[in-house]
Amino acid sequence: MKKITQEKFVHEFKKRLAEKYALDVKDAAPSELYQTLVSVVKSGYSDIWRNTWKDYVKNDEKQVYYFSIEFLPGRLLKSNLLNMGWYDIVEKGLKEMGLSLDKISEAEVDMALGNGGLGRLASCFMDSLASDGLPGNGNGIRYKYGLFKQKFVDGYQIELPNEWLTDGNNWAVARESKAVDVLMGGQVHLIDNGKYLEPIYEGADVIKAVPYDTGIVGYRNDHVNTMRLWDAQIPATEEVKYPTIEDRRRVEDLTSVLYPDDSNYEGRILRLKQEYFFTSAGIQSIVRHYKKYKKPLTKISDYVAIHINDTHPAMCVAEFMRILLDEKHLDWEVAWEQTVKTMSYTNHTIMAEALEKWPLEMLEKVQPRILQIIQEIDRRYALELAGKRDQDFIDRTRIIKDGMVKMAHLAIIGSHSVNGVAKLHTELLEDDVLHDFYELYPERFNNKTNGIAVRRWLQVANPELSKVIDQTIGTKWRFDTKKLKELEKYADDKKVLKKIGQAKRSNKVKLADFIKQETGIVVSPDAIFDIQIKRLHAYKRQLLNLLGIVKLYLDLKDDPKQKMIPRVFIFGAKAAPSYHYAKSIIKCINEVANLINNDPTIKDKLKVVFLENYGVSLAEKIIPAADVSEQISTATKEASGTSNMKLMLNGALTVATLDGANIEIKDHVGDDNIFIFGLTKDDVLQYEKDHSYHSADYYNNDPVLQRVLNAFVDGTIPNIEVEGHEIFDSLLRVNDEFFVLRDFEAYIHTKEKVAQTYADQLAWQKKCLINIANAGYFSADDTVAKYAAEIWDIKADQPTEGTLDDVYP
Ligand code: F55
Repeated sequence: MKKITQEKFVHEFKKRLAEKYALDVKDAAPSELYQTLVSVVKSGYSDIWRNTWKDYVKNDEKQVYYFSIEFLPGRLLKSNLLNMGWYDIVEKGLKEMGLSLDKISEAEVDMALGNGGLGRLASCFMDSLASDGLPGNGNGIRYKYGLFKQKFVDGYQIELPNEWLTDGNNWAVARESKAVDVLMGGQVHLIDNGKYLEPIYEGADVIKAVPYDTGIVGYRNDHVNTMRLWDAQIPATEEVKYPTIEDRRRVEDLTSVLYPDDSNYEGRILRLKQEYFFTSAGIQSIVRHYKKYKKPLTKISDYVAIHINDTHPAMCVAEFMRILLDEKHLDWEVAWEQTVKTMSYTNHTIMAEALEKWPLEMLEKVQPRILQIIQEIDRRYALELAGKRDQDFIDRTRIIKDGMVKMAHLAIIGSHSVNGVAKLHTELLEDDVLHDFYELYPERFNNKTNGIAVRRWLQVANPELSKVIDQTIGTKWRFDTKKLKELEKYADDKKVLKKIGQAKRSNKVKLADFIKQETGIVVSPDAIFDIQIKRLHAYKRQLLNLLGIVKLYLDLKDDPKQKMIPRVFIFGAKAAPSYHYAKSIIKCINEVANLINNDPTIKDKLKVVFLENYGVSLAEKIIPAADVSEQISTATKEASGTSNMKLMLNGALTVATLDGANIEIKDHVGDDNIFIFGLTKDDVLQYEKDHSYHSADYYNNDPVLQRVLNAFVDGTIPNIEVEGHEIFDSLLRVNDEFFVLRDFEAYIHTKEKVAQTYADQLAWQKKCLINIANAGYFSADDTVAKYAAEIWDIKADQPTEGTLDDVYP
């Protein structure tokens, strides 16, 4: 990294501000200051960026390409400064000029090219690949509009377009010279030219894919990787084919919008086109780049690993085959061997509605040659199994069935590795969802429990707590998060516990100020901050949380003098625009919030805050202030979850079902350090098998539950005439698909235990400390290191070890 001193930084900053905007510091607007800072920061890593990718070729290093239809990095400024080792100097330099890094950072618009867990994980992995010194690249789509902006109007979610590019995104570099052409549509036929089968394309659209590269700066290791996002444009040679604005828009629309669905798939042709577009552009550029290695294509899997992040890029398998066959003229068997050795695939959900299936006609429309290749892969798969497995097995597992292409089957058959994202999830894949494939290819299956960007969620988001940790165990944890474990030695040190408590309180004060400013609601930092932040989905059971809140409210109405520790319930959640039920839950949460917050008998004892527009930057404000982390999905439904890890790292205590990675959190912190309740995986599977659950029984036999549910339909909660009935019916008439009523009593009981525990602050802080100390296990740096060693077979630069003392010369 370019070395910097405070003096040099201030000089450089003023110079660039004057050059770019002809302004003095005192006259510049936050966005101008921000853009200037970006240009200084970029110049700090640009040499290293160039060297990093050149070294890969020079040293014959195998590289991984992580294909993901979503990336959700959030803001890059502070994270880049931290990773470069420039953070403190820049912060001080700005202060010298009368500026604040915090304020300037707020001018950065979140890069929100993802929906939730899957996209955030992809970005986390980008950071960790670079920080581990691994040769890794991202490959995705540069959407013109990011995930919609959420507003509440009369308690309803309204979606507004997120034009994140209006101010330009200066982190990325457009590389016109590296553009590739992607062919879509038209017809194809194969002719035998004597040497090989040559595909002849007729009437296809040629789309120019232009890469925008963003440098991904590793943590203090002089390593900068690339995230490449593709934009669709009209090639100069084809301009005449698109004479009208509408014609042009047809092409440009390809990369306009991110589909706003999380854990659900919509069979729209535009989505399928997006999938082929970034897959084809990425694979073409990889194979082109491979020429620089001067090695035969029959060895490409020794130098290239391609990762398929969920099934959206599953066409990688067929596109790679297409290039090896049609353009490089390899034999099928040789090409197939290289393909399987190159590809690996991660599954992120077992929800049936998220498993992509595309009609043959649609695939044919998008790329007829790709359909041909998929059909041939499918034919050969069935042929190979014929006689070895029964026909049922073959029918169940083949790629094409009933006129549909099953993308997960394509990804599994075409990869050497299939992984789930937490132990329980992988177990469910092996035993249930993908059991046939597990039987067929046991060696392909493995688990890689998710991890998080500890630097972003602790060092960047929570400087107060970071300082306390430094003072307690030194700074080595900033390089190796497992060292956080040393905190456990201080579990009974009252001074340390007190300091952890003070850091939390100061973060709660900040969040309380933010809540006041955003919503006008006044909350007390002495209340328990109880947090549920994640996409809104029935299986995540925000509704269970809401029922608990309504119960607390009704109890307080009965006995307003009741002694209790005040609670503030904070929600952050976007619903997919077409997910009607989830939007009804949002409306109900907002109306319950209105009712409670404005009821004078309740005073400060209970507050409910639903913050608008949840995303990475808002999470950075909420998580450091959390006391309680709600991880209450129906067991078996949440593949892993990652907010559970971020909240734990920041010292929140977890209320959890035995689902996803919650189980591994429990295993690390111990049963006494987590509040577990509810149905287990076996209970849920049993109910799903024998249909013995009748939600109405729970309603009929539990007067508390009756009262709480009736509040949704008897006018107790105002303004939800429609939504209240909808929710009531979903729990009682449709038999409560996610066992909300079944888990209600256990949940209430557990929350009572939480409040009792909080009453003893020292005991509470001890648990917080144990959570922080054990969160190092969930660092994405380690997760990615396992992918590198066990799946991709790629090697790291020398690891960096150190303390903060040796950073600034
Ligand atoms: C899958 C398919 C479609 Cl079509 C759309 C979305 C998804 C999907 O799985 N999204 C997603 O975000 N899944 C989440 O991935 C996280 C990272 O692995 C997990 O932590 C989380 O449990 C899971 O829901």
